[in-house]
Amino acid sequence: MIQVLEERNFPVKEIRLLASARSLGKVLNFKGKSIPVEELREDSFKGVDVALFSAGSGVSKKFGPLAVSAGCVVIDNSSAFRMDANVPLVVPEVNGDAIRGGPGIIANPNCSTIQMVVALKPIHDAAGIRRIVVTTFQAVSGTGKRAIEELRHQVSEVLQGKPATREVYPHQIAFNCLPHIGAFLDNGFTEEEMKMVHETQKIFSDPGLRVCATTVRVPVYHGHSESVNVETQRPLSAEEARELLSRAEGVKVMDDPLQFQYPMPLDAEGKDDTLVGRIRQDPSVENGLAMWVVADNIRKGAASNAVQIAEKMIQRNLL
Ligand code: 3JN
Repeated sequence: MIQVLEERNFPVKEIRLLASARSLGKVLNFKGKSIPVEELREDSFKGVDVALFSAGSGVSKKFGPLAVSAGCVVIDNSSAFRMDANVPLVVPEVNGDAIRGGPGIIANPNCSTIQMVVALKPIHDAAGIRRIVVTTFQAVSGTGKRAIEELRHQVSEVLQGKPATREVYPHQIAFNCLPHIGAFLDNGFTEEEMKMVHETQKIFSDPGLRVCATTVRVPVYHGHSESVNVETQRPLSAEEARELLSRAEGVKVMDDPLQFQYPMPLDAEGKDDTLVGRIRQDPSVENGLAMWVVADNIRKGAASNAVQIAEKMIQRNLL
């Protein structure tokens, strides 16, 4: 988030870095200045205009409302308030209109939802999406720093012929794929899968939209990939979809398979665009399209989307 604020030249008069007491003593750099990390406390938000939260839903539930009482706009990266009917769930290119002014919480969707709705918005507007079937290929950075270390360490162990040490994931992640992200629920889906269902319905304001998700962890450091199949109300050719996507905000079409052009996680790393390729007709249903969608899960899937929400508020004089 700090890097994105700096890169996008977000107008910051003063930045405060809040964390748990464990990080006290750390000093981070912002625009060439050393900023000491302060301990997050109940009275930390006095005089703050915007607070970007990314410390998990427990911290958000406790401190989000306190920040709002102090007059803050809270942009929250966790799932704590996403499904709250009074909280807008926002991807600026998709439903920026849902942003309201004044102190309050705005939720940042789950990383896998964000990149999918960015790619589907132009198709939804043109042809009305009825049903989505999605399978994700999610990078270990989505789990966090310890998972990145676990993959690095396991790759080295396996290459040396040693057994892989497991700490973060229930199975070896190096040279493997785990169809398991978040806890399993009674319906057989995982939390991550159901987040994609409910958040997509909320962002598209369509509680009847049918979504079936399978979320898979893959041995990639950065960048989530998704195989997405949609069924639309009205017919839309692959060419039309490609044309609409090539003009869509936040989307970059990379779709020239004969030239080996299709998006891969390594292409998305460090970028804010959602990359879309392999756009083709799905012949198994009446009005079907299939595509491949890739984005940097830490940037567009989290930090950049949060900062873009704040930018949108400035553009609209809401901040
Ligand atoms: O695993 C990923 O790639 C994304 C993980 C997201 C995540 C992990 C733990 C807790 C979330 C999220 O953003 O939905 C949460 C949460 O906030 O509940």
